[in-house]
Amino acid sequence: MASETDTTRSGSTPNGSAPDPPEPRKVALITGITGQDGSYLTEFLLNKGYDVHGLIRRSSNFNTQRINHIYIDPHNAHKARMKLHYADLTDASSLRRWIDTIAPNEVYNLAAQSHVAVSFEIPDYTADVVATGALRLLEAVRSHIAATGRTDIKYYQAGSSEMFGATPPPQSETTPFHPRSPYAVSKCAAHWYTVNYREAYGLFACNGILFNHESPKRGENFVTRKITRAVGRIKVGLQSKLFLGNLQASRDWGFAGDYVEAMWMMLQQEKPDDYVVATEESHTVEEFLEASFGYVGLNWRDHVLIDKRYLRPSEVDNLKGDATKAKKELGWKPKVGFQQLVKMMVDEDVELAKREKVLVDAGYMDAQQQP
Ligand code: NDP
Ligand code: GDR
Repeated sequence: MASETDTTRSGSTPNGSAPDPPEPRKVALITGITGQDGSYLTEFLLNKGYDVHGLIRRSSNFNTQRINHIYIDPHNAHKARMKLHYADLTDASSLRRWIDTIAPNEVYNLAAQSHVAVSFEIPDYTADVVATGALRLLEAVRSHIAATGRTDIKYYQAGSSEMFGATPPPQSETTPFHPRSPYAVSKCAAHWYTVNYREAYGLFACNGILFNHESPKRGENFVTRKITRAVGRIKVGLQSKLFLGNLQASRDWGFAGDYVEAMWMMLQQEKPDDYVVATEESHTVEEFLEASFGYVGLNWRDHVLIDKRYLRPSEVDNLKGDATKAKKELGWKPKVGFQQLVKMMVDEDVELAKREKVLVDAGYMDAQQQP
């Protein structure tokens, strides 16, 4: 029941004057909303009271599995605060149209062909989406500002620790880039486009230089999820071997849910800037194997085989971030550590494998189907 001082319900303030109209909700536009980070960022922004618009690309199968749990049919206009629209980072006209139509306060450019090894196979396409795609989106924002005179629009670019590549750790905002893949070179271009639009046009544009971040929603062909999926399937007897590439590479692995908060924090600052986001702790792929197989009582050496197909033409050996600036200026820090991350992912993937086993035993799924 509303109390007498509940101004949001009574319609007037205690001194009798009309209440202030409610603040209009902030509007965010996210590219890559169907990806790992897109799903966590959408949850985060909806909880902050934002309206969220996501750009999705057409695919022959539905590609919205990671956000289905927060999707509300748009016919339910009062409740549906996440809306999806077709667009593609390779299609400038679609980006311009949605920026002009939605007129967002914050634009998060998360879309990418984000697999490093695949970028060696499809380099042109990777550059088109990752590098030129970012440029197209920046241009759409710039022309929207030029046409409307708006000053309240902010842009986030999903940069990557892969840009540091061969430069030894610890890597911070002042560390030189030495990219080692078509993906990483493209991310460097997107980084500098973003800096250039900030300097040339005064755009509020930030680069987040994020180190690897994982979760149970991680794509199944990235090494952490590939491992935890295998752990689950081996544990329930659906798989016995796991083929991997370089086990000596070291990565600074954090939890994706923590990292999307840093993205948002960057856009709440007085001035736009670039920030490294990392746990400042690095582990080899082999250490990830030890931790994840060991957690369920298995020995990874009994199951893992090396397949040279998973070695990259040029590798990034060692990434470990220095996130001093983000900690000091944004007040950000990671909440989930390495062991906790491993447990979270293994727990979810053991449960998933148990459900798969039920389908296999009932004859609805082939046991050989593997990620
Ligand atoms: P994912 O691969 O999980 O998601 C990528 C998203 O981009 C998906 O929604 C995908 O759509 C979309 N996408 C791909 N190509 C296009 C295109 N041509 N047009 C429109 N959308 C497209 O990546 P993450 O969520 O892990 O990463 C988010 C961003 O952060 C990426 O830019 C990535 O490069 C970068 N990054 C990620 C890090 C990490 O450790 N996760 C670390 C540093 C940077 P669909 O679902 O249809 O495939
Ligand atoms: P990365 O992530 O290349 O760091 O890019 P990935 O998980 O693909 O590789 C990490 C390391 O593991 C080694 N590795 C294998 N990798 C894969 N995918 N599959 C294997 O079988 C395998 N065996 C060993 C790799 O050689 C590498 O050294 C991720 C992506 O999310 C990027 O988009 C993001 O920008 C960076 O993280 C930061």
